[in-house]
Amino acid sequence: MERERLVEAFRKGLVAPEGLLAHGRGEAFDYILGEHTMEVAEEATVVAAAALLIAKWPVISMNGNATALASREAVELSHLIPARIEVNLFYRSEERVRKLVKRLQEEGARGVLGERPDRKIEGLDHPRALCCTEGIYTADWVLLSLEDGDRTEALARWGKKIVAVDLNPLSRTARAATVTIVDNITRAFPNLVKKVEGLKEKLERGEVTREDLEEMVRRWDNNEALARAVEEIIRYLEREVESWRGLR
Ligand code: PTJ
Repeated sequence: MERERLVEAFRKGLVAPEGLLAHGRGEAFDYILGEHTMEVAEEATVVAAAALLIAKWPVISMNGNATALASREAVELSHLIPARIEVNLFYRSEERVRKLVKRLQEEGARGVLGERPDRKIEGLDHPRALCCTEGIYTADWVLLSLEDGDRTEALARWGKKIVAVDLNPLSRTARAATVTIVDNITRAFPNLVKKVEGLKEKLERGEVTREDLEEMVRRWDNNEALARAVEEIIRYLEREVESWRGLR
């Protein structure tokens, strides 16, 4: 179903041809981690929810693949947190930006940014550098999904704090982010919606404070989390091998 959604979105001009290749890479990682949300990804999602809730200027960056696979949840998140959405493309074309903004608006998004970029991400070449004053330029926290490593590294060097959704725990995006959710965006975004809702309710009932959330984010060790993700993958593969040998 995911593949069909991407191909259809590609045919409609929402997804870049490179996006289909990127999806294949993601699928390969999803297979070797067992196509489920790993324990460490679950924990990262709670910390990501906390980070987005305490952020002063949270921005959800959406590209072709992310919009094809999780536009509804992105819009839900933008209302819940609340956060701005910016369509920000690696393989930028004005027509694709327009189509993606329209798709997000159809899902109920308001004030989607991206059609009139007026700033540049430091340390990147035009047009990969383009961004909006009201969006990524001012953001303290940016939620990125399936992002190119050069751009994530440039954003991190620029001082942005980053929540990244990436199935590859070895990618430069995974390593440059502040909180990496090693999970499929089709599981990570609905999960993030639930975690944001849960933490918001706890904040309202006084069961947690903003300081608790800040502490949770401060304590998060992303390198350790990536190491745990790789270990979980190894354990999953070892269990598979054992089962073939009839050891399980
Ligand atoms: O729409 P654009 O122009 O912004 O282009 C989007 C792509 C994805 C083509 C662009 O950002 C790109 O080239 O990204 P990369 O460098 O291929 O990185 C994508 C990362 O996302 C890889 O590490 C993949 O393993 C991972 N990935 C692919 N599918 C999923 C995924 N992670 C989570 N969920 C997925 N479904």
